[in-house]
Amino acid sequence: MKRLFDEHKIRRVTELSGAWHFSIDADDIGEQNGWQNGLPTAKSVIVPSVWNNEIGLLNYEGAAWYEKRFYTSGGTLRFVFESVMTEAKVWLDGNKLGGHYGAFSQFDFIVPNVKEGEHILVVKADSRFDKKSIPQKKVDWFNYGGIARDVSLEALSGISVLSDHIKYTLSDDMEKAFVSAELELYCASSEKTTSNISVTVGEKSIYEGSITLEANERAVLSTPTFELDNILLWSTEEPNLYTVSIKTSTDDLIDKIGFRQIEVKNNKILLNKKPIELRGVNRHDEHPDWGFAFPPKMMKRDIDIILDLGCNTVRGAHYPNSHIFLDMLDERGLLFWSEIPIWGGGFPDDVLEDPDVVERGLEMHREMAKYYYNHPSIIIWGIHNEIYTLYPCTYGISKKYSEFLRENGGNRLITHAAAFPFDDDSLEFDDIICINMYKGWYGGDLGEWDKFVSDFDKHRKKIGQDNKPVIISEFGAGALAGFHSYFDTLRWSEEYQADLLKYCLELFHKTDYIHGFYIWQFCNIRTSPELELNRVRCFNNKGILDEYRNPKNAYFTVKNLYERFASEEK
Ligand code: ADA
Repeated sequence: MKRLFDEHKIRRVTELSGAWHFSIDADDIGEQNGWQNGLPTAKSVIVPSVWNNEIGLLNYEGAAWYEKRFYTSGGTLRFVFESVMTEAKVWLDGNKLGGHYGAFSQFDFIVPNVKEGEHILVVKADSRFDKKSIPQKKVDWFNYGGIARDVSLEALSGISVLSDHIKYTLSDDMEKAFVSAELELYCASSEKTTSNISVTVGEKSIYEGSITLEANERAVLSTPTFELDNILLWSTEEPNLYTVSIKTSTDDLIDKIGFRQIEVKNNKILLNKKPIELRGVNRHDEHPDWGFAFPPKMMKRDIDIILDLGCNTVRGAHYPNSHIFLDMLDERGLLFWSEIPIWGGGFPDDVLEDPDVVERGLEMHREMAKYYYNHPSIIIWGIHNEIYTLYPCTYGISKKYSEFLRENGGNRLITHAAAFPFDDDSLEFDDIICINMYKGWYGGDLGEWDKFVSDFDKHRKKIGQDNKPVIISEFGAGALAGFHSYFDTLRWSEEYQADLLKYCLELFHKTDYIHGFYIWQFCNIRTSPELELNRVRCFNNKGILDEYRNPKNAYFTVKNLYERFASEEK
C-alpha cells in the first residue's frame, strides 16, 4: 500500500507485495553463481519486511536475495521500489536493470517491450557498511536490511506521467493561489507519439495542452501559471487537501496537495501568516517486531497517540519517511520535519569531505525533494544532524545542501540539527536555528539549561543570527519503563525523565526567542549492539512511550503541558 489514495484510474498497477523467495548470501557468492536468474532455494518471506525480524536473523548484516515471479500481459513496465535497505541491485529475467544506494528513498526502473508471460524479478539487498556509507556504522539506530517498503509494477502506455510537482505562491490575502505544474513525462511507445495533457486541481482545469515525444524519450513539461480563486488553506486545524489529476491520452497520475505558507518573520515562525509554536516529538519509523517495515495501521495509531499528546509536529528523525505516513500527516494536519540520514556523531572528517560521500548526500536530498515535494505537512527540510561543525568541510557541505533545497525544495524552512551551537558557522544557512542538547542527562544538572538559554541568547546576537527563531530539536532523558523512584533525581526512573522534560518545556515555552521543541523521543527504539554508546537493553530508552507504545509517566506530564501551551499560544 503505497499511498492512502489511488494514484491511477487509467494506469494498471500491480502490487508486488506478498510472498517472495528469499535467501541470505553470507559469503556473497550469489552473483557469481547466477542467482540473478533465480534463487536456488524456495524459502519465502513476506515483502515488505526486514529480514532481521525473521527467526535467527536479528543481527544479520550482509547480502540477501529476493525473487518474485509475476505474470504480465507485456508492454512497457515500470518497477517502483519504495525502500530497499541499504544498497540494491535489480535484475529482470537475469538482465540487470540497475542499482540504488540509500535505505529510505524511492527508485524505479522502466523496461520497454516486455513480452507477455511469466517473468522473474530478482533483488539483491546489501546492508553492509563501508567507508562511504550514509549513515556510518556508528549510528544510534538498528541497521535493518531488506525490502522494507512496497514494490509495485506499473504498465505504462503512450505518453506517461512519471512524477508531478505542483508549484504555487499565494496572494497577500491568501485567497488566491498562483499554480503551475512541472510534469516528468515519458514516451512508453515504440514510436513518436503525440498526446493531449490536462491538469486539474480540485474541480478546476489549470492546463490543457499537448506534447510530442520520440519513443522512450523523457521530458519535463512546465505549465503556465493559473490563478485559483477562493482557495481553502491547509492548516493544522483545517487540513484542506485538493486532488490533482493529470491525464494524457493513455495514462494518468493522481496526487494531493494543500495550499499553505510557511515563513519566518520578525523572529517568529508563521504558518499562513499566524505565529506558531512547534510542539513536537522526534520519531523513528521503527518497531521492534517490524523494524523499518512499519505497517500503515500502526502508523495511524502512532499519529493518534501523537495528536492525543497535543503535538502539532513530528520530526522524522533521521531519514525520509514513507509516502503513506506523509499522506496521513497531510490528512490530519500534523507538521513534519524531513531529513536525510547524515548522522554526524559517526562521521569522521576525512569521510565527510570525500566528494563521493558529499554527492551521495546530495542525491539523497534530490530524492527527498523529488518524491515528497507535494506533501503540505513537510514544513522543514533538515540538511544534516549533529555534524561536527568545526571540521573545515562542514561549512561547504551545509552551503551546498541548503542551496540545493532552497532552489528545489518548495516552500519550506531549512535547518540543520546543531550539537555545537557556539561553534557553528553553518547557522548562517538556516531559516531557523535548531539545537540538540542533553543537559541534565549527558552530564550537568537541570539548572544548566537556564545558563545555556541566556548564554545562547547573547551568542546569537553576537554572531548576528538573532533574527532567526530557535527550536530545541532534541532534549530528553532515558527511563526504563516500570522503574520508579521516590528520589526525583534518580536517573533511569520514569520520575526523573518526567521531571526533566517538565523543567525543559516550561523553560523553552517561556523563553522569548525559542519557538518550538521536539522531545527526544516519541518511543524507545532498538539500537545496534555494536554501538559504542552502551545503550541499556540495546534500546535507546529516551522514549516517552516504551517500544510497544505503552506510555511512561512522562507521556502524561508532556500531554498536560502541551495542552496548556496550546491554550496560551505565544
Ligand atoms: C543525538 C542524536 C539522536 C540520539 C540522541 C541520544 O542527539 O541526534 O539520534 O542518538 O543523541 O539519545 O543520545
